[in-house]
Amino acid sequence: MLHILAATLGLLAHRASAHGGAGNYTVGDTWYPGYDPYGPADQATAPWTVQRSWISNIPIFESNNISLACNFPGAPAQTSIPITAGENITAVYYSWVHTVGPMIAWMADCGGDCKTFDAAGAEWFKIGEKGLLDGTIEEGMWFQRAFVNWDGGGSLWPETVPSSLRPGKYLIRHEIISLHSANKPQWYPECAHLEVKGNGTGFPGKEYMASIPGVYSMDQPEINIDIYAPGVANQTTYKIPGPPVWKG
Ligand SMILES: [Cu+2]
Repeated sequence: MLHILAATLGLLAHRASAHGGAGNYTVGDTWYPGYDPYGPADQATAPWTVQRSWISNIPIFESNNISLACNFPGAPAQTSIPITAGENITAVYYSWVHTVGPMIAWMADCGGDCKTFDAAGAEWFKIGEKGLLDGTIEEGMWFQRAFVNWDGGGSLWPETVPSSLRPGKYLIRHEIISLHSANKPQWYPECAHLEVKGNGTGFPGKEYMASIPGVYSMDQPEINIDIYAPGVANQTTYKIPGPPVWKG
């Protein structure tokens, strides 16, 4: 009973604040539960935990916030999601409500065990990104709008781990940037630990790498944007900031 009550309160809290984040991951038919910011405190040390911790679904508002890497507090996960290079990983969001802005999936080599890896020093590369699919910046079909499952089911964001990526231990970082507040971007990042298997030998070069924070600033027109302003609202292209996606 206590469990059911806690779960219900958690759901209400998500909805009341109209924010969210990556709640679960799937690889093939296997589900991996993420960290629930409104769940029990012992999740962070539970042996099944694959996601770095985040204690609130409130977004980050500063492009230079240290927690932009893996949210706050971003404590390491206890285990990792096994995946073979070339496979899809799907991040599942619940009660997502925002509809404007890019979504970017990043990875970083932990150089060893991700449990002792500091995300602040990570070199991140993009494995996928999704932006404005059709129409205008203000009212068009962004992936962020298209993927919302308005009936309350999970909203699914699939990306592929590049098939040539060399095996190893990686962070995967799912980032939604919501741009519905004029000149006040909102970042929603979550990180999970991956163990990549396969026979690949590939790894992206420097031109694909970025630091987080570092890759964004309020000097960028794609970040410091008023989507309702004349000359912006009716544009039909939006350039997603950061380095190019590494396809492997
Ligand atoms: Cu929100």
